[in-house]
Amino acid sequence: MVHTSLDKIIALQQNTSNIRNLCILAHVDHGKTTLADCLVASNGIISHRLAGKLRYLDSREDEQIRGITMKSSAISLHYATGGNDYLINLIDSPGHVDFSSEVSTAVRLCDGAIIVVDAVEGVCPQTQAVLRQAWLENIRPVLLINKIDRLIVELKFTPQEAYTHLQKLLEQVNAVTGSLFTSKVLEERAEKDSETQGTSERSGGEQVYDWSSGLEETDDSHLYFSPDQGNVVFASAIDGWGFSMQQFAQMYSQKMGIRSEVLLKTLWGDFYLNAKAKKIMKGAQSKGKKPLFVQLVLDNIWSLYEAVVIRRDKEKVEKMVASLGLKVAARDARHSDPKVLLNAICSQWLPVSNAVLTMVCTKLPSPLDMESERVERLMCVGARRFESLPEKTQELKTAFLECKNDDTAPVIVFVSKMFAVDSKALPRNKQRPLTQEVLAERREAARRKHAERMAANQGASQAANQGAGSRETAPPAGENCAGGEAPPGGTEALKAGPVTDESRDHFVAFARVYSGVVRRGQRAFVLGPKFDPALALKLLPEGCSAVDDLPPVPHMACCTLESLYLLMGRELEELEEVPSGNVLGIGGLEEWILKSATLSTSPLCPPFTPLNFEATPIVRVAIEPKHPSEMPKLVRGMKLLNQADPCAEVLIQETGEHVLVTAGEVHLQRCLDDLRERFAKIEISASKPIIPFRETVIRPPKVDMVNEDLGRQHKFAVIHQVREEAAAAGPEGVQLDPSGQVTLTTSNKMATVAVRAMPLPEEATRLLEASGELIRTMEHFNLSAKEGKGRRWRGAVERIWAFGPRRFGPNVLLNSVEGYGRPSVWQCLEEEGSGGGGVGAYWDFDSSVVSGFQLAALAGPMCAEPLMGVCFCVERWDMTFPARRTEEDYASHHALGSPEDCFGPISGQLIAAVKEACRHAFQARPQRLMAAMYTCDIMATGEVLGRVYGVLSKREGRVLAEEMKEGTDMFIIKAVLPVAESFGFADEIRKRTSGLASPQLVFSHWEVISSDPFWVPTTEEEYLHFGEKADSANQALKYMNAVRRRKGLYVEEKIVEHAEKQRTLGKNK
Ligand SMILES: Nc1nc2c(ncn2[C@@H]2O[C@H](COP(=O)(O)OP(=O)(O)OP(=O)(O)O)[C@@H](O)[C@H]2O)c(=O)[nH]1
Ligand SMILES: [Mg+2]
Repeated sequence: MVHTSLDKIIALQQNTSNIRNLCILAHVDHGKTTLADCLVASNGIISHRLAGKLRYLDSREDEQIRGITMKSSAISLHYATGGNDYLINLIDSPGHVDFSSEVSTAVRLCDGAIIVVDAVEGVCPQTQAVLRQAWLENIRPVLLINKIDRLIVELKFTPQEAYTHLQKLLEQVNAVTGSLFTSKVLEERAEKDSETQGTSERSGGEQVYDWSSGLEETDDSHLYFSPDQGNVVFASAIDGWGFSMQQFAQMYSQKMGIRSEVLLKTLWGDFYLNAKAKKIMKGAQSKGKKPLFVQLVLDNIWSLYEAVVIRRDKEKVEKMVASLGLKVAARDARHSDPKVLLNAICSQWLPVSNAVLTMVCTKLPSPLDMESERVERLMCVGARRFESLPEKTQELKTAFLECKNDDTAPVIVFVSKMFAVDSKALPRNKQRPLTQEVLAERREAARRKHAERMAANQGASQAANQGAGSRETAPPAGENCAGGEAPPGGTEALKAGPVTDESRDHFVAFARVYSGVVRRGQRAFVLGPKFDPALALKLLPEGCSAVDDLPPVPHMACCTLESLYLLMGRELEELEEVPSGNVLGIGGLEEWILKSATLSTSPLCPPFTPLNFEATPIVRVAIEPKHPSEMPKLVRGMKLLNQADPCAEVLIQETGEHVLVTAGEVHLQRCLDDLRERFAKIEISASKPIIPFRETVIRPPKVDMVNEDLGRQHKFAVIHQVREEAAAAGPEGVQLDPSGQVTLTTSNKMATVAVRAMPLPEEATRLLEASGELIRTMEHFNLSAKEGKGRRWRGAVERIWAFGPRRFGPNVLLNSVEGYGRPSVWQCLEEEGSGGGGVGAYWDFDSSVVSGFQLAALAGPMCAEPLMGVCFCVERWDMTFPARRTEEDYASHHALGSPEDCFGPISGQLIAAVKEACRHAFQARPQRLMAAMYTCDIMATGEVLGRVYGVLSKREGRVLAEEMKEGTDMFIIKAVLPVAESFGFADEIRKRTSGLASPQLVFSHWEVISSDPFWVPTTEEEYLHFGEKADSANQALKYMNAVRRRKGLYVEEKIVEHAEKQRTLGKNK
């Protein structure tokens, strides 16, 4: 196979209709990178022999060592089919759930995706996730069922069994697509319904709910995978073969004289060949005949495997090779590993690259076919509607749809991630543009060298004992893994090149041009996600460009596109310009872009919708350098890491710790390696993972710890005891009434607040947590809050004072102060400045109350973790104003020498009072910790199921469901597991089950830990059951103390108790 030259690729980039941007998506280990290898080998970039072994796109060392992909990487390939030349921009993505953010960055830049499914494992959790992601981004998928060889060699299926298995697998994949489609149609219909309801009042008689509408009208047949549609390929990437129905239909139409269209329709399905009548008939199953697919396709493949791998029947193999008209090199035929011969035969007979690339070129859309729905979705950030964008911005939609590559079209580029490259890998440090003469000279030199080497080798073989000396001078053979082909003209590394900033890491933006032509050195606007084109329209002169000197506009900057690169896996090639529809790398943007951004020459371009990240970063570790003096290096390194990873977060905590937040254990390990070896280049030490908790209150429990019903009196007694303790612990001036209301007065006695804490209804908490954009959730909240019965919730929604912590968290401050008619949080949405005027002098101090609440919600009394699902109800708020004070008085009270001087400004005191009141009100309720929970999907075989359960229960996991996977002996277990117990979980499961089960952990929700961390046994049964101290089984207490210890808070623990009574174990009893 010839190596495609850079010039050819540049020429192909111009022909937009023949470009295909696609990514390979799948569950972990289903064979994406192996498939990519086969495709890369078809372009001569690596040798066919190494395809599948090299994993060319896994260019990082740790990717090679662990055998999993961690970063998505792109490569441009050339493919000719049907008389057309195509440019395939291929992106390989990771399958491990920790790196799902890398999948998001890849999917955004593509128009299509190859979904790879392991024929044995079938649809796995991540398969569903990537199908959903492809769906959400509106990109078209095609399917590749990989590892068919495992059905033959491992599972030893007959062709008929394999056919049934594949049919089922296809059904499973289509079921996922079907459910996505159904939910979308129903959603759209609900939207339409609410619109029509809003505009026209229907009479009651017409409001019959029509379940069928929507689903039946919409044609969804094109969405599904079906071999006869040509969007499914069956393959074994490792053995180098793959086919679509088309290929076999063509093959047999010549042989059997049946039209290939007929064969295409009948090869997959319940059809059989009536040999006598020479006809294809329906009803293979009912008549007990062999389906066509088995007879014509699978039987052939099975017999080939049998001859080559299982029986090693040389004669039969030779016959088969001859009948297929193939040529097999003698060394392949002689090789001791039969897989080598198999690969040599299969990759000629049914090369997987041909099947896949033909499918991609015919079935996936070009950048010109972008759907208008997708454009609108890309252009609308958040809940914004396309119609609400300025008119001129809406006009840009045509630029997306036309995808013109001339200078009249505005340039629109989306950067989905920044990735770091060694400065050594940059083309400019690797090579200089070489003139023809230099090239000729080098060619001559290379030829001479080659001749010398040949001579030396010959000499070596003639006189073996002299060989060692000559090898020293000759460069080691086989160093070039590209299968012997020379790199494209003039890319030989120039070692003497000036490498000035070698130590620096360069960032390259992973991007795609959606419109116009990007040129090197061009100026463009960088638009952040919060940029508003309407503002630019207002602030900027018409027709301005990024070259002009412009007034500042929020979230907008101008940058120069310093260098453009063609992404070729681990290599980069410098480009002068890139026309629309292509994936590219842009250098020199690290100053302007942190993780992702939109670039445009038009200031009216809206920022692209942010990427959908499936994984939530949850695992935190504090990091410090081994040598404290290296702190600045660490800080810089962490900044770089933050930029280079789409999902990792870096922050400095209030305690001064540098904290790294990652999606999971594997991701954490990769980030630490990156920091050590690449970004900080220093020794670092990481703390144990910091597990986040939340604090909450609950309704008083109905049963005690031994599950006995708590009598009414008893209950009160317990609650009173807690309250008394709380009151005793509190500072002076805190009054607690039996119903849990806390009253507190500021030090100067000018203000008194009474606060009560209540658990929020669960739905409300979940809702608040799920949506930062509260406006959208208002309606639902209204409903769910109303459901929580009781006097105190009446009209609660209207009385909401604030959310917290940080003004958007899942806790609520409620205004129940009589006579203080403060506008609710919703009102400020309606009209600006409508409140304030009518509520008198209290309004001046309103923000102090809110601040006090924010502080209280940020760090709870249990272990200074944020609160969750707590509603604080302010029931009394009295202020005494010695004289009618105005705002100016208040601001200048120092000058006046007012009586509150010795205690500081009243607003500050009020903040402290409210905060304290909230804390005490919280403590007056049964307090609980909330733990972060993972959902855990485990696939395991029957025999190790018991061990999996063992590990799960040891780690406080809870099994939700267990299903048997059809057609296999695998079980799928769904469980939830506290994050706190999850470290080392995957490893332990793997070890205990000898690698037969592998879990996948994704953060799902917060859950109240039912045990009370402050509980002490009170009844006799409890003493009997838990012992006097009851500290052994109290998981909540353990968690709480661990957090307190980490934060340097006081931990009430006796290390040695009854020291004199200690006994040695031997004398026990
Ligand atoms: N039997 C068999 N094994 C295969 C096939 N394709 C890939 N493999 C093996 O499956 C394993 C995983 O392959 P990869 O290509 O690294 O899988 P991946 O999907 O890229 O994995 P991640 O990138 O980590 O998600 C490797 O050991 C491959 O050798 C196949 O067709 N048949
Ligand atoms: Mg991979």
